[in-house]
Amino acid sequence: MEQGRMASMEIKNLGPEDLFLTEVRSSYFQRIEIHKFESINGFDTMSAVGQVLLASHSALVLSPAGYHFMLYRPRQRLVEGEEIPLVLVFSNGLEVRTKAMVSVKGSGHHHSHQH
Ligand SMILES: [Cu+2]
Repeated sequence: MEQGRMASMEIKNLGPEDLFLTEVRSSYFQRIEIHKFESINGFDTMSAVGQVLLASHSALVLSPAGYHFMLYRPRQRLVEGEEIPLVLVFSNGLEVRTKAMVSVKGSGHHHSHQH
């Protein structure tokens, strides 16, 4: 099992068309996955998903209990309160630059993966 950091945020789609978030990149991490948390028959699992629907005029709230980003293999030492640049890539080719805050609380997070 590989340990990762979790990033939560809210993404809004104010445009007229539905979009899919297909990729998340950051210069700070070697690999970022889009995860979905599910509780199946009492077992809490997280699995990597290829994309997430972001419907027109709606907001997607990323949280540890739903969709979230999992950040693996930091390229540098991370400091509490530091902002990590993230690039969100959408199905229509749109790339949105955003930032996520580093939290020490999230650094020791363990969970199981199912692929
Ligand atoms: Cu996860």
